[in-house]
Amino acid sequence: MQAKYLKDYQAPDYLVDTIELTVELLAEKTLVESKVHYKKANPTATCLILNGEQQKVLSVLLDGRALAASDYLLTDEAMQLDNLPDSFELTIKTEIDPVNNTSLEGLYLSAGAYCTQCEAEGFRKITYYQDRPDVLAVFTTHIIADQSEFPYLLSNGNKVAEQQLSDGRTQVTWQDPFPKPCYLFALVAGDFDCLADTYTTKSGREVKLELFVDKGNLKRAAHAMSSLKTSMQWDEQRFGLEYDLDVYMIVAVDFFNMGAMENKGLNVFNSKCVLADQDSATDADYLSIESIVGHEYFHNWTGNRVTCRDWFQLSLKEGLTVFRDQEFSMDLGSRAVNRIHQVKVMREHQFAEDAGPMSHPIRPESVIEMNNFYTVTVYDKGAEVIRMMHSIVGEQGFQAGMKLYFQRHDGQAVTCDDFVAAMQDANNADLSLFKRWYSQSGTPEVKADIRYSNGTLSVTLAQHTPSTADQQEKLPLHIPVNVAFFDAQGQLLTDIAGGAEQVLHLTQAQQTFEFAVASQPYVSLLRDFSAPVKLSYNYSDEALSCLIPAETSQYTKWELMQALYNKHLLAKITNQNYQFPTVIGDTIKALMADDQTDKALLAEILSVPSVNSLLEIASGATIDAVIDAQKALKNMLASTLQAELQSCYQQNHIGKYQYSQNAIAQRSLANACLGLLAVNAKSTKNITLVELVNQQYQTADNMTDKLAAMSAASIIGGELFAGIIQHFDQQWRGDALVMDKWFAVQARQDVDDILDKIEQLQSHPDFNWNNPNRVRALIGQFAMFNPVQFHHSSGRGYRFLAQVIQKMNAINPQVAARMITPLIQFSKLDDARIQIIREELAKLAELPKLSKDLFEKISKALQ
Ligand code: BAL
Ligand code: ZN
Repeated sequence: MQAKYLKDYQAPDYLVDTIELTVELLAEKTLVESKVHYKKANPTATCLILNGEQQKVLSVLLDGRALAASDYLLTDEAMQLDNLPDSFELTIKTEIDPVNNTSLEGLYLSAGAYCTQCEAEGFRKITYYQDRPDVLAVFTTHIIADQSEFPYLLSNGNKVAEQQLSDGRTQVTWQDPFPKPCYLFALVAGDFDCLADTYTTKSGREVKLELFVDKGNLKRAAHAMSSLKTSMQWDEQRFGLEYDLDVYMIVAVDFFNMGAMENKGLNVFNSKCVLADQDSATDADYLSIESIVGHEYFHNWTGNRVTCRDWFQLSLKEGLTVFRDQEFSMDLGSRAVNRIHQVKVMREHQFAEDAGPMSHPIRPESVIEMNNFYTVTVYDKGAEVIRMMHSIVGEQGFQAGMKLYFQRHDGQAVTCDDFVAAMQDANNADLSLFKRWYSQSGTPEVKADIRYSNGTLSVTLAQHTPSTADQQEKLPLHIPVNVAFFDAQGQLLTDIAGGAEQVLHLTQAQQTFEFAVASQPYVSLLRDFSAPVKLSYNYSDEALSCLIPAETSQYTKWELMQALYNKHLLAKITNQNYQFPTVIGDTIKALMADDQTDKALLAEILSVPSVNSLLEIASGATIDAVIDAQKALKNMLASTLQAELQSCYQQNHIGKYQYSQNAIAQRSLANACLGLLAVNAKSTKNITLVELVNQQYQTADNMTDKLAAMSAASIIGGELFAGIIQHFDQQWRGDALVMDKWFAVQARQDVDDILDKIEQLQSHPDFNWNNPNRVRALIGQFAMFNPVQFHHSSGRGYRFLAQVIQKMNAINPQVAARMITPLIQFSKLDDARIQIIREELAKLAELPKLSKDLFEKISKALQ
């Protein structure tokens, strides 16, 4: 299986003006005709190669003349035509089988509705075409299907015709006036309930908004619709960007490989990312829906109007659009809590990707299977890179850069370099060194050394990026390090050159920044996580006790609390007899007692660092020591803070459900307290606390509190948990989206017979191997969020996951390849565990029909 390289990019030999697609939906024998007008773009080209897979070719016509099979070359992946004129029309008719398409790429059937997923390279499963993002064409789509079974026939753009055929079928025609790459093509056919609304753009155009959901689910569609309207308004206000078609449609489908897809004018969403109401969805679900609806909407400009030249440039649209959706959520909700969640993704997932076999820069240089590069690196580190640029040029400068980017490139397929050039030119800035972030992989480590002598404060910052699997040599990067200086009383210094809050631009391997100050200050470093790096600085407990209450950046309070946890967790990891100092509990008690403390922030502070994030920083430690230390910290907090937790719970566990930022914050705080109280209940067998958890489950009027109680009960276990699980099953069986929460809580439970339980759950009527949401809820949650059992020293967790991967390889390669992540990121584990994992990977590598997706990951892991 061959890799493709960024350095080998060549512009397409032929360009396309128009494509006219006719799709006759006939189950296993669906007919697709594509009529495409080609123009030769490369005078030296000798042939046209069209990508195409899993299709039966019925006919090929060149300018209306039928070609014989011997006139073109057909392989499993392509059609080649030679001796073509410079300009011609090619009509290809093929037969495809959406019913048995379990890969959920191309055209497939999802619970009775036809839908498509074409990014990155799914269009080649629909028709023969140049399936690459730099071929932009105007699409006209005719859909023919049975009227009663599929009353809604949808595609991109505007509906221009509809006609009843004599045989009970309907033909509908859609035209999208904006030239687009085929990965943005979409088609949906089904019977839905539709929530309709309108939005008037700032220039006064009325846009029809339509949200299609499974019949009976209309009551769960309102939040997504209001999120869409808020997104449209926000993009106008913050970025000056307006919607451009007359209609914007979202369709929620049950079978979907990812969260959602930004097809022009016709987004297709995983129903999990659309449906929500008080009874069935948590606050986290509501916020995630808002952010994903926003993300897909924001793509209309950053992705659709200006798209990627090639797939190596994926971060051009994804990093930028994640940055935009992050800012959207931060403008609407708590900036600090959103930032905490963003940083957790980096620390718990992206740093591990950098340290594993699939490490790659945000603009990868070689790819075997593009689906493997929809990663936390391209998306989330990509967004961090955009965020750094934003902090370097400022909000105004950034908006000027965006404006220039659209002026230059609207309607084009471009590169990350084009984006940086626009930022640079609009700001008269030099971003040439900064651009290394695009080509260099790995997590930079920044070591700080702070000294004070004779009125001079010296802050020395040294950077080093360890070698990664894909790149040995690393160069210094431009790293903006936000700092703030506080005096011993916790006041920001007023008399320091550059100001009490400033950015230190680290551009060399090591730099010292000197400041004249009258007495030794405390320095808060890497505030707001100003760069995606690992900071190493040994704060004293005194410094942290001063800085945590003093910090004016709410996010950074949390960051400093993490520093306090991590410092003592590392001590515990190296010495299991280590006793946690009282400063930890005292600091939290002070924050809990201070009514100025943001409740949502306090909830975050009460959750201790994850095993994954600790493994990243505890070099040489065994996972057993990490798990033990983390458990010990939780137990210490649960017992030391019991009284405070109980009273905080009582104050914040408000009875009646409301959906507001304050109510969400209160619920998150009460539920964080409940989680720790459950830890206490488990170890002390405190009946009152057990009853508290039960009480919350029984009386909760919303899913956030029900699920929090169910999770707390899973810690306590025994009859309490068994009873709740049974009750939930009775209440929600048949509502698979809600049952995912039920599968997940059980998969995360730290009990020795977990694998037997998971096996039993696979026979539950709501479990379905063909539905990625179910597989992720049960197996994915086990592998990602049950570290104790997944990493069991016998290796049974690894063997179990390997069996699942083998099964999923045959059903859905994309999902299989995503789920293998915890098995390939083994570099921080001990030799015995690595040995077992390698044996399992070696067996998978021998599978007779191993997908490209898995081949790429497994072969890199075994190198
Ligand atoms: N483009 C794939 C889905 C997303 O990132 O929006
Ligand atoms: Zn995206």
